[in-house]
Amino acid sequence: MSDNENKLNITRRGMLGATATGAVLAGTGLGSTLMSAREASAAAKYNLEPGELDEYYGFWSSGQTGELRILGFPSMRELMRVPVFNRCSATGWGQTNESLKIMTDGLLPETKEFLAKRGLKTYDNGDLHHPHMSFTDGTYDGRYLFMNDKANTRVARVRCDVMKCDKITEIPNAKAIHGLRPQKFPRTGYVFANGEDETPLVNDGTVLDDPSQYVNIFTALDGDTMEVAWQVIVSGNLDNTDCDYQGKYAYSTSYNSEMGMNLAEMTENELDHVVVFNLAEIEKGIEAGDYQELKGVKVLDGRKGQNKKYTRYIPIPNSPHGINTAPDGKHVCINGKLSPTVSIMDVTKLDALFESDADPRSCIVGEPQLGLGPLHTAYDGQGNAFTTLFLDSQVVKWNIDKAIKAYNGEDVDPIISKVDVHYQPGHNSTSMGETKDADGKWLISMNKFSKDRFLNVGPLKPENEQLIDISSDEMKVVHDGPTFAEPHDSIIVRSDIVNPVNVWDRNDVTWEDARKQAEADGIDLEEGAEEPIRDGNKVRVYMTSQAPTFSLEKFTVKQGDEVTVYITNLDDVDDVTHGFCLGNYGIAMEIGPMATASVTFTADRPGVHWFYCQWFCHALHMEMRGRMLVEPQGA
Ligand code: RUQ
Ligand code: CUA
Repeated sequence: MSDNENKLNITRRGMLGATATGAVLAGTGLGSTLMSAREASAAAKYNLEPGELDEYYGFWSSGQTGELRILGFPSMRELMRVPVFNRCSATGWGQTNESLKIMTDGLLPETKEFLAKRGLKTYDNGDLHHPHMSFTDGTYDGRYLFMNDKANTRVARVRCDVMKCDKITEIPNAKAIHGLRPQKFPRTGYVFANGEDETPLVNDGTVLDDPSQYVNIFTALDGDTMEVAWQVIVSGNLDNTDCDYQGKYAYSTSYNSEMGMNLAEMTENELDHVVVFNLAEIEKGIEAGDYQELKGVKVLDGRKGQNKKYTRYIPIPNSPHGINTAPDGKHVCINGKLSPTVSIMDVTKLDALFESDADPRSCIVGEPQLGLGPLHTAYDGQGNAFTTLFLDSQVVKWNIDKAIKAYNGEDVDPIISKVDVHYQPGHNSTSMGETKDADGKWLISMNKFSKDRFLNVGPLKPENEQLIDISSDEMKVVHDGPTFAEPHDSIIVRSDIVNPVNVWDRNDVTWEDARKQAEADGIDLEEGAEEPIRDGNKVRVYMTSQAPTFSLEKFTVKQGDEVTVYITNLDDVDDVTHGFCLGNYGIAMEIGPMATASVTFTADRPGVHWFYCQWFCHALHMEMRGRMLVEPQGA
């Protein structure tokens, strides 16, 4: 760090006053004697005693790590990592047949072909920004989590009963799925997904520098089937998205209305826009046949100037980023990013835009100046909003009604308070804040930089997520939580809404293919087979596991065989997961209680190869192993 920066940081810390002192002292014995009663009660709520459970689940994205993370909230303890777009060394995600089916079934044919040429079955990377839960009647229903992959234009779903990904859909025609939200009412329903990068509609390499041929695509998936329901062509790129509590509209921010291809072009205009999508009109348009079919999807034209009832473009200053519907079911905050303002849109005024071609700005009812770099807004359910200020490294608490009054010329200041966060916040989330049940207890500020907040771990630093008590007007930072690359967004869900099982149901669809194959081979998955089943050079090994043994202590195959090992875990007991790791074959997987998992590989290394259970399951876990003999070719 340069001297100047050092001074800057010291001054910055010096100026933090009570908040920083409280946060720093909270961890010390001295602090507890100095803490005010209110601080002490907040601390008691998030500093759980050993064995105590959290009040909320936090579902966290992981950015370019490509997984979903589950945290206990507000303790901020990381409980689980759910592999989605990434490969996972522990669980075998991306390697087991069951996970590969999920990762490949929804890929476009052209992608499968493209990957096969690189010797891949699926992409190994992803960039997961936005995890959101399914809704019924405006609040979380605990069925599914949906999430985007910006890197490879996909949307995934995680089942909340087992906390495993069960569907991944690659979105045709679009590029770089970024903003994502499930329909809130009457239920999910649709999952709305924004394409961020615009490309020529027919992207075959013949068009580069003709912006007039570039389009962007808004997608609605069916959350039940994970198939694309329809798409709309729009002008400008799309950034974030949200929808109303009435089931009538979805809306997306766009930071490049210029359709520029480089930074200078992209930031030329003072005004960009929000695109509003009229769901009923879009459904009518599809019924009337007003679409073209592209890559098997019905695509409607909602570009600016089409004057169709599918979309409206609302001018917003300047490169707006986050868009967040308030729990009041009426107001939507559009965060200005390069403009210090947040624009408040009133969804009850959207009908008029579509019915009478009213001035598109007539739905904007407030535009408070909050500070520099507003990115995302969260809510307490009591009429207040919390906006992250990226450039100011602050969160600002402000009142929506007062902002509307100020816009109408009244002399009121909507800003209630500001708190310093460390440093450069992006998303923020409040407890239940994206539902009509926002409870106003906690705010998490997801900060992109941690700089000096933790022990130095080298040039690559963690992000810093700060827990903020919002139970009074003065916001209190009460906890710093480092995280690895790079959680963008989170949702905070009351724990009674989420009820995962402890043991798999033997009839689960996950291993449907394994069951069919076993039936064809005349084998019971729950019993296994004493000898491998040979079918030409394909060999199938059926094993069961029960702590501390595999049903087979050894099996023999021939060099060059394509071997599939199926393991069914018969331990009908909470938390007895086994693993299968085949040494020097690069094979490893998880088998949960009462689950079946399988993996296929070519036995091209002759010799004796030990396999072992890689999940510590029993006092004799080390002894839970066996041998695969690979007979050399010609033997
Ligand atoms: S975005 S930091 Cu990928 Cu959610 Cu706003
Ligand atoms: Cu089974 Cu360790």
